[in-house]
Amino acid sequence: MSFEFRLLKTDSNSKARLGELYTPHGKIETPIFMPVGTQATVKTMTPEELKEVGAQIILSNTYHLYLRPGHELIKKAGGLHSFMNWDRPILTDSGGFQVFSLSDLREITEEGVTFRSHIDGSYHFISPEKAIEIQMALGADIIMAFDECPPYPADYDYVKESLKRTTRWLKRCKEAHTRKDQALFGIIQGGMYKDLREESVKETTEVDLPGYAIGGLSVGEPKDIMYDILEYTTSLLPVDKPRYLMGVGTPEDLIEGVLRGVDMFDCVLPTRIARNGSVFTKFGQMTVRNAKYEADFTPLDPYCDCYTCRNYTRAYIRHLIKRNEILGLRLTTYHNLYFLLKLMERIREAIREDKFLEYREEFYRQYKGKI
Ligand code: PRF
Ligand code: ZN
Repeated sequence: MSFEFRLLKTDSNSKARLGELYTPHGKIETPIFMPVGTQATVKTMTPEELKEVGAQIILSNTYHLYLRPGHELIKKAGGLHSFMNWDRPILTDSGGFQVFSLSDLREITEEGVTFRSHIDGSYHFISPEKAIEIQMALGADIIMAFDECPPYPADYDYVKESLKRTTRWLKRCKEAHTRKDQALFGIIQGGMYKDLREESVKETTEVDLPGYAIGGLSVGEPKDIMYDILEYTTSLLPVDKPRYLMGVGTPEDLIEGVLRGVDMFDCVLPTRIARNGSVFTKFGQMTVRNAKYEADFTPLDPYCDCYTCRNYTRAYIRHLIKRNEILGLRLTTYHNLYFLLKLMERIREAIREDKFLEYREEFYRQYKGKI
């Protein structure tokens, strides 16, 4: 058995969980945050730097790699791990979400989705079988079922029809998946409707799989709705399987997700805002691009001990970013990933000591959103 999840403990005062996920490329400690490497690279970061900031697993995207450079080429290179020189675990998303958010003119049928490439307008067809074929060629440790993520808001009848189709697609994904060294995760949908979430959990977990993801959240709904649907959904999921909340990622969302029993997260947020000159600090998210940091010779976050914060000032990084210097993007990306991965490490430590609620209070006492 090359894939196994061990639930080590649940926090005695909340639903926060501490676990270990074993994959062919090594162990992952949960709760975990997965940096996103859409184009087979976490933008600006070498694999050595990713290890320095504490990345245990990264995520990549079927949709992008299928379009360019093509999954056949990556297969020829020996798979994604060897193509990009990353020897720790990888998870690939199925393309379902990206087809809906990036491509033009998509048409959904029972068979699959026809869409036009966001790059050159060429026509493509991805079915559950095709999504699995591509992900088997890429060779990630964890692969995702092909699903539909309905927009927000979406009406009840549409969401119901869509989740039923996602379940039928899941069964076809499982049928098509033959690589024993990969774990296939199913994805719960159901929009913001609790009874549909319940239906989706029931149907999805009837298919025996090594893990389950919660999709269709963080799609523009208010935070209180997202947390409420999340809490309801995790309460229905089997305790002995990992739960992955897809595309969620602010520091607050990670804490609120862990509180509700989530084990895995991914998000482009830390790397994307870094390239806009925004960074996380102990006191909140700040934009180092702003004029007020022009002559500020302190580190991005005086409480951070990452390479960036040990060696460079806000004034210097602001200058680099304003001049479009590549080093500026590297330094802010490095810091943001270090910050989030350190946050997850502290969360795991707090759960181990049954102090997660105290840790959460302490975090919010200092972290004030955008500063
Ligand atoms: N499905 C898939 N990938 C995703 C999502 C989803 O619902 C989301 C929603 N936040 C992010 N990424 N396959
Ligand atoms: Zn730092």
